[in-house]
Amino acid sequence: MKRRTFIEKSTATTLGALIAPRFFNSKKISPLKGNIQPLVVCTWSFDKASAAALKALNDGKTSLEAAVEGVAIEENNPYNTTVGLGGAPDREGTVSLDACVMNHLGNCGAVLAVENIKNVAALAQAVMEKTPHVILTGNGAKNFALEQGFVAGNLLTEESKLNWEKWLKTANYQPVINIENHDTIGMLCLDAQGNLSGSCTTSGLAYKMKGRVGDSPIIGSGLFVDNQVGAATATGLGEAVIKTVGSFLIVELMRNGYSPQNACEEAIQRILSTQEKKPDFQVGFIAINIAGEIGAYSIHQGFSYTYYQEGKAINVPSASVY
Ligand code: SD4
Repeated sequence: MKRRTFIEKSTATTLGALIAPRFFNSKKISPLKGNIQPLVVCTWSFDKASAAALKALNDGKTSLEAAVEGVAIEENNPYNTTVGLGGAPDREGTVSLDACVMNHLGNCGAVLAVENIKNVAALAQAVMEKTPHVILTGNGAKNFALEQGFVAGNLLTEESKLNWEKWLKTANYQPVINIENHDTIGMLCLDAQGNLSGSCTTSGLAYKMKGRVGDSPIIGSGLFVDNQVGAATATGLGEAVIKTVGSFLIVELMRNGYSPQNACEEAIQRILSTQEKKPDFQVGFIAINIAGEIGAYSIHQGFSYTYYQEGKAINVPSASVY
């Protein structure tokens, strides 16, 4: 073999091994055709949110509108301590919210560390649709929200305040697996036109440092959508998701022939590959592809996802490494 051919061949083999270590197959994903049944998939057991999204789809709204209306149910729910109103505050007692959206055209919007505005997924949609930018943060995002007619309010409920005051007694910051810190809602919607969109909204980790932002509003980490391939979203310790650009990784793996399930598993393995021992944090991913197949995987047991189709909400425990 000539030297050049040898180098080309061995480089191709090495790259192939690097890109597709475990589940690679070159099966092309066939998009759904004809009479497409709208589909909603979201993290955790948010059946009311997914029902609202499915209703929006059945009313003929776009997948983006459905994803934003769906998660608004949890943003408005004062008892969900990880999203919107009632979200756990940072260690200084301020609730600050993060969200992003992405649609079937690859357009996206995000807001980071926003105070006093509860419907931050809708605000991210407004950033996408009404500004020349993708991301607004802090006061800039809040001022833009007020200009757009969003109503400002106190997001710290009595219950969240009491819990924070209790936490202050020890002020011991430790992300807890599945409890306290993990109820972020990431939602993926497929509409009757076969178009995919997603949203992800959270108050982030309870008692985080002021100004801390996790993966949820970071396009590619907390959410990624590619209408030619599929979509993915994340929940759990955002720092671990950001370091591996988890949702983008999953979509790229699906582009390379992975099923949504195998892609989620590979993304979790990517996180674990940097850990010397069993991690004491949780990450969970969900994904769908344009054929309507769903995948989910987490580090620890306890994560679940909900899909809503044809009038039924089905909550499914995710498979996990531990
Ligand atoms: C974050 N990923 O801010 C979010 C937290 C989360 O359920 O998912 N909570 O890191």
